[in-house]
Amino acid sequence: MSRPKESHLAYTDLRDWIKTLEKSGELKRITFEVDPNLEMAEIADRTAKLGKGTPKAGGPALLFENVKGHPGARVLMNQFGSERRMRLALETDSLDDIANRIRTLLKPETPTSFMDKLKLLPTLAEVGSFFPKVIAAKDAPCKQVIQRGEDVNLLNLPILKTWPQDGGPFITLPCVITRDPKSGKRNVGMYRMQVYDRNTTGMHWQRQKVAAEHMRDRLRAATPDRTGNVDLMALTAGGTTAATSHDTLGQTTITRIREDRMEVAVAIGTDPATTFAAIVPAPPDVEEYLISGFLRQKPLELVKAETVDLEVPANAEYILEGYVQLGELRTEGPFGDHTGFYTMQEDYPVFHITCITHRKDPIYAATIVGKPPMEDAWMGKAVERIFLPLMQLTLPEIVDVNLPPEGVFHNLMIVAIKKSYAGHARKVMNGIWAMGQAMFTKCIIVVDEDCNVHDLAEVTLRTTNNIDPERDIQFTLGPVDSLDHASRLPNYGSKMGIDATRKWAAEGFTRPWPAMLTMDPEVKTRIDALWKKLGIE
Ligand SMILES: Cc1cc2nc3c(=O)[nH]c(=O)nc-3n(C[C@H](O)[C@H](O)[C@H](O)COP(=O)(O)O)c2cc1C
Ligand SMILES: [Mn+2]
Repeated sequence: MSRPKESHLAYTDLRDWIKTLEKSGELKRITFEVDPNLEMAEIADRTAKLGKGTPKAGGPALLFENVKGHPGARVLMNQFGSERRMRLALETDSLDDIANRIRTLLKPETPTSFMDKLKLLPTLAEVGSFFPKVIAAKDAPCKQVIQRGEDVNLLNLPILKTWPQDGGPFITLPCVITRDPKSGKRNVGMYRMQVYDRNTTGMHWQRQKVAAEHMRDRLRAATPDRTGNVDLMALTAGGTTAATSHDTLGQTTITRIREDRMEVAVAIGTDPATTFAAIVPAPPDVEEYLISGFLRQKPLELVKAETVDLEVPANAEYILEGYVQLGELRTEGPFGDHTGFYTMQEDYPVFHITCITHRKDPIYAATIVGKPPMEDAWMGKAVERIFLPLMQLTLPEIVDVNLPPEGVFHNLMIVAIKKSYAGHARKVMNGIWAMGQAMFTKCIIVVDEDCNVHDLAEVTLRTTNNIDPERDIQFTLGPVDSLDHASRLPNYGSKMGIDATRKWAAEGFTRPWPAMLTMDPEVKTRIDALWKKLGIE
């Protein structure tokens, strides 16, 4: 299934990846004419749900070659849409292998002898080889065609509308690149973009995401006298009305801030590791370009953008360059989202495109989100596996974690722990709510280490048997995902932790706790020998 590891044949670009998909029998070319307006979405949705619940779940990747209204265009969908394809994308036989590579990096054995130190050298050299390298513009395929000014026209791209009540077409698989104004580091995040017209889109970075923080940092820099209490969204929302509530800033400052521009570039259709790196909830200081290099085990090639001070993946199919003006927000949505519901209209920043560069005969990459399981279920599962060692670094008592796709990643996390002291399950809940994007987790269920968190039947049995609800459910308040439509306020609400572990006397539980049922092993062996002969099965 995966490529031979020793050869490190990282995918150069989307085309290279498509070739491998085809060779592995994982690609279906669609030559019938299909409309990017809803039809492609319906086909991708049905494909994603093929074999639902079986080990073969998730149909093939789809290459649409006959796109209504866009002669010559090609659109790739469902590239990550199964467990086996996710492994192929990251060139591994098992996602746990990637987790193990991270473990080795995090915990190199303390070298005691000279020989041990020597043994560490390859690991260090390996890390060095992950850093991206910048190549010359003339060698960068993403610059084969360069369009500026009047030539910039997003409407020429086969951008999909995915659900009937969507506010318009959306770019659904964009790698959005911004620079931290303080450290100079580049961030790559996947934030959907609603197409407003030929050169403007929405920029749906939620307020807790890294690019939103880059934007706030620019605002902070512009208002050094106001160190705290800077909410850009509030400053810009509602135009002058909101500005008057920040009247201590002075109108001149407000105008200046509003006219400040933040440069942004967007790559569409990259090699799979880079697209995947854009969704990884990495610590803000770790560049996704490095994560991509780590996953590919080969440096990612970057090139200077044409009109902004950012480096972009040189082998991307499309690069959009432009800026977000700090003072500008615009209604975004509705959008049929991965919660299975529409996210309603809300104000978000606006991306103005000044330049589009692309390859000759570019291939557009897209996904559809909706009721799970969808393609993003498999991306989320990969994140779950790969992040387990990082969670264990802070919470070593965690044995395993399951984010069921129907829990849409921020609604439900099931955690098995090695319980060692009174209140341990609650400590773990609080630790998770304090950990990066896991802060959004609406419900956490904590079970003992002997429970298989991936067996939802077992989890249900344990949880409902093991709790006295009033005693074992813990509520807390904090930031919630912007997509949560039930929270008391947008972006702020309550979360719930369920302590489904066995209760201890040290926790005030003085009744005897019964053992769970298991058969005597000797009896099992005897019946094993007899079973076939009985002819029951
Ligand atoms: C298909 C897809 C679409 C996404 N759309 C958005 C989005 O519109 N806004 C957002 O804030 N996060 C979105 N995300 C989640 C972010 O990509 C994810 O939180 C990522 O870690 C953000 O990167 P950052 O930590 O560098 O900000 C999406 C993820 C996927 C897989
Ligand atoms: Mn990031």
